[in-house]
Amino acid sequence: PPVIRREEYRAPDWLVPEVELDFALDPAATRVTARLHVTRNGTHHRPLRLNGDGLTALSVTIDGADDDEAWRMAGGDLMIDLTGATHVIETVVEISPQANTQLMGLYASTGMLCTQCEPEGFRRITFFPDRPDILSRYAVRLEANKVRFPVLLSNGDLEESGDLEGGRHFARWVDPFPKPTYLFALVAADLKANVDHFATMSGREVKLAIWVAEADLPKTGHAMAALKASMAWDEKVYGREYDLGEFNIVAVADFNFGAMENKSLNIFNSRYVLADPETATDADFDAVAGVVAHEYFHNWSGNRVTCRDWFQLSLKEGFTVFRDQAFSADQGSPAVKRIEDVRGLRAAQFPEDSGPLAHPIRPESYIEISNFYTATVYNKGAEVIRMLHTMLGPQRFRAGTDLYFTRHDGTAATCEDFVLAMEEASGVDLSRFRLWYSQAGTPRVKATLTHEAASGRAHLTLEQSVPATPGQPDKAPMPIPLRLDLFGEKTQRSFGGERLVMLEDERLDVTFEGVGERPVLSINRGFSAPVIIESDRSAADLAFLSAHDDDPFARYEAMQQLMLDTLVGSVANGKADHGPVIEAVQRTLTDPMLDSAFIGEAVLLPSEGFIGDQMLIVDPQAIHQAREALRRDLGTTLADAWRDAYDRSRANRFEQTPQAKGARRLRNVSLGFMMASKATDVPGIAKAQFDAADNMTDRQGALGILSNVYAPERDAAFSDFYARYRDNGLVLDKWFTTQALSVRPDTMDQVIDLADHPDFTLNNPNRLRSLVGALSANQLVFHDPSGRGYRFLADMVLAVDKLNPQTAAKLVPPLGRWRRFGEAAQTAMRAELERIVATPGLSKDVFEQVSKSLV
Ligand code: HT7
Ligand code: ZN
Repeated sequence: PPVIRREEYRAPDWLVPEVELDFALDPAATRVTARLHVTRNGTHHRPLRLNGDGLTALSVTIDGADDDEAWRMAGGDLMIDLTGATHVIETVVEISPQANTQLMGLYASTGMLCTQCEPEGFRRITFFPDRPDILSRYAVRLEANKVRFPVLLSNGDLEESGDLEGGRHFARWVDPFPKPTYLFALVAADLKANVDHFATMSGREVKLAIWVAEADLPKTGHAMAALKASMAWDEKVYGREYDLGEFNIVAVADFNFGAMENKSLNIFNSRYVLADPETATDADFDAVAGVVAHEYFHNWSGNRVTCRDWFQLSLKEGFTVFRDQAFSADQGSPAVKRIEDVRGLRAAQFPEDSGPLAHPIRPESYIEISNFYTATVYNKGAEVIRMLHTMLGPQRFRAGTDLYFTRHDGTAATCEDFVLAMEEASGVDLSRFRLWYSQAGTPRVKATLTHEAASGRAHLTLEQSVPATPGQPDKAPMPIPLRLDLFGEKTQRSFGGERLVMLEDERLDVTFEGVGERPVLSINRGFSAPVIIESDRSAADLAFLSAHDDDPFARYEAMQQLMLDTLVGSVANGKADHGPVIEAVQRTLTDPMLDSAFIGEAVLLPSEGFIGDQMLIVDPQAIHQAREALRRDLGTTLADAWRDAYDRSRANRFEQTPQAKGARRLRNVSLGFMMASKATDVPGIAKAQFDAADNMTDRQGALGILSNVYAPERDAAFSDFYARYRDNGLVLDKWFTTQALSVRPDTMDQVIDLADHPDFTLNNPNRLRSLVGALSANQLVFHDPSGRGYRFLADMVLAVDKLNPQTAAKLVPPLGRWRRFGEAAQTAMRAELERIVATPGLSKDVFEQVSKSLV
């Protein structure tokens, strides 16, 4: 398949300022008539290329006339020779939404019809130059059976609607804002709306509607509250006001991604809309609010200012993730939010950055752009924006975003445009900072601190290296903003307070004066840069920071590093001194000044995957054993403290306050350590929590802890959970996931059986990921020495590829990490990748992921 390269970007030959679309909707056969007003862009004689994917033209007219000589097909595209400067092209096609299993373009989901056009789904609906730098005004007429599809939605404002003959009706929507194809959307459905209103800062009234199945209406309150909070937040923090009379959100059960920011008609995976205490965990509630905010914020960072080409994806995604993270931090605990975000970055992006699929946040080439909706583009992209915010400070950063929005409003921009706006508004030279857009790989920073007691000086040496990544063997040093501080070992005092140090070159030496006692280094506070810090701080220093650092994130980091050092040592030597970790955990657990939410995060051991990421060759069994040994030691040595923490957080009626959420978090974490102690009464305590739970956080928490043990309570809880929730797809996903995440030795057998369960299906991406995605996140079981995990995953990739290539391709990366495992695992993983790539008829999505993973 052809490779698309960033450097080959060329402005479009033809523009389409206006388009009229007419949909005669029907699940089996929908007729799409498209009238494109095209204008020649510049002086050239090139034909008009209208992209098409699987379309057959039923008719093509040019300025109202049939001229079969003037057009031809090239691959799936329609090529038209035109003579003038402007023309009107009309095409008619017929498509089948119900046969669309890719969930791209127009498709059917649980009785409704909906669209997903980003990145290249529009070409599956009608012939059009399907690229983000062509912005058009859309007028859309929808027509459908009124009983089956009483609700007809598209972008913009409803101009007209009415009844037609034969039980049909129509609606005509006009969007005044020019937009690229990927932001087009329509929905035809039998849904009901939770309707509310928002008065914007200039006093305009916006009608807000969240459309769901009638029975789900009671689960939409949290999403609506989040939407209103997001609208107010974007006005306050970025000065951005909503620009249309209505804003619609529609929930669909079958969706390839989290949600989609179509102009004024966001379409959501239902898991990011529906939440009530009985069915959603606290993490689910937070995810709903975060995704609602993210999609809403796209109205400016993505829609009003869009991307020139798909290489610029991080322009809208990195920036918007940064915005949604800041919003969520403002709504709850900033420290806990930062811990969660960094944990997510390390779990998803760091492995990507150190593997065969590593790419810069602005990639240089792709075969299939859908493969680049990655943790790198999204989450590392957000870290890059965060570094700009840190370096420039809030005022200059805001001046930069104001300039960016004003200058590029209504256009398709580039990452370079964003950096230029930041540079111009702040007066800060960002020439070298641009390396963050072009270089892949996670930089490593070695920090060495020495102290001269006699002179009262401390010397800090910082040295960076950026690892080689595919296609980028040699790297230039990156500008790295490091927030750091020094604390006196005895006085616990900071010497001069926190400062921001810019590591611009390969090495930097910093001297601190007036350091009268041995200092302890606190570095990369708040995770000011997405780098790996290597420092030889002792267990005692890390324990000190975990207890005394005044930056809560740095406290968490110190504890994590202490745990990691202990666990890595234990894997290497077969044993380790657990004492320092136990003492540090005890101090945190019993510190009356700390809130439960923070304690719940700080005392958690690093995941088995993250421990593996610290090693050249990962030994999943040894990691599991080392981690379990430490968990057990913590569980038994601190048994009373865990029980105390568990009891302290017990009496909480369900509330969504930070305090109540923190208490639930600490309660589940404590229960996990109690179970690790192997005290015989704990399965009973967990089952009692499961039975008495008035919310999903408590119930799923207990189920997850029970899932790892052999006890009658475990089987009873799983049966009960299934019986309670078998009719609720989103909760049933949890039932699959919890079993696939178990570390019991029979988990692989269970997963294989679950794939044959009547409720398992390859057609619903949520259900697929609930089992297959969860298995590959379970390092111990996925890397079962039998190789069954690898075979199972490869079988799934091949089966799903026939239905939904985008979703199949997302399953591949865990197999691509073969280089990091022992010889037998390497051979087995490679064999599965070879088997996939040798399969005839593979999609380009899967081909790209697998072929790159084999190199
Ligand atoms: N901008 C949206 C991306 C998206 C997507 C990408 C590929 C395939 C399906 C998709 N659905 C939505 C989501 C976002 O970042 O807000
Ligand atoms: Zn986004």
